[in-house]
Amino acid sequence: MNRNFQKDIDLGLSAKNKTLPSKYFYDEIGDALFVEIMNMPEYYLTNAEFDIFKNQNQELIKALKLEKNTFFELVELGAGDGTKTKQLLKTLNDQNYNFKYVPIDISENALNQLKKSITKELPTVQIHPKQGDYFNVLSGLQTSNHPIIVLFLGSNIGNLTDERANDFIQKLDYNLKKEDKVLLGVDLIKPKSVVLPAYNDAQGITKRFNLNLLTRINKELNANFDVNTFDHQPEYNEEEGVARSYLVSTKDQKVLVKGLDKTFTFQKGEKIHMETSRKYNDLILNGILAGSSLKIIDRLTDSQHLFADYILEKY
Ligand code: AVJ
Repeated sequence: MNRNFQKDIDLGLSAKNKTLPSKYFYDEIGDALFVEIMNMPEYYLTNAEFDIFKNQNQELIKALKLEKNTFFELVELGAGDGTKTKQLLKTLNDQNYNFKYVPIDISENALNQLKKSITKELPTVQIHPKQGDYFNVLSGLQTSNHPIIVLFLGSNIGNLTDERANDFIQKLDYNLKKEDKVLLGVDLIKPKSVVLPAYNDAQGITKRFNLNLLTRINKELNANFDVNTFDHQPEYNEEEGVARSYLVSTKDQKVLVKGLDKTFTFQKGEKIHMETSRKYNDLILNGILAGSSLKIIDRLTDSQHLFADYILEKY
């Protein structure tokens, strides 16, 4: 993990167009900031998907073709704090479905908190957390012959470029068997006036979320980033349906990263690409599914049609 971190940070800061992987946002401070983001008025994604899980969980169960007498495994990639999933778990549990819940997250900290809260709120739900990177845990999926439902919510897939998302889908597809399902939550393409504020909130929480990765590099790789010399700059390209966040150096400066034994030079106005957040429609999603045997069989949206949970089935 630490080795990968070191290598990825080096690669990103050494690139002609500097970039840092957004998956490293989620240390303990990053997890807490992300919880704050989900509670911000501008960040409509979480409320919209929560609306689906709260008000349409019976429709979700039906769309997933779940059966009460067949044991299944609910595997959640990037489970986070599990607020949405708990709505579904509660209904499944109340209605005597026979299943186990396997939340997977890159953050050990988030998983520990989730396990605690599930054990407390839903003591009869079987929970088996696993720590890891999505790409790496996929190969461990198919160890049994019962049905698997993969939950990949919150538009987490949107952090991947379309090419990487397609790779991910191929790998997921390869590790599933016929009739397994994927519940894929994605943010829908919509006007800039709605999307941009979600990444540029009035309180500056998203800015702190981005800057926290520089602080993490300071701590873990013994660097000397001065976070006060970087501005937060989110952009949204409406035709493409892609939001991108950048940190912009406000002056010419050098940053020493002792853990890499390197100095990086920043020009005034130079950007570090921090995150890509893709938005979707059927056409784009079908492009990402192309070449796999995962097909869209259903789609639920919130009352305002901001967000969609797609149900994919392996053929
Ligand atoms: C958790 C990846 C869906 O891209 O919208 C929120 C992360 N970044 N605000 C997103 C995030 C800035 C979020 N995802």
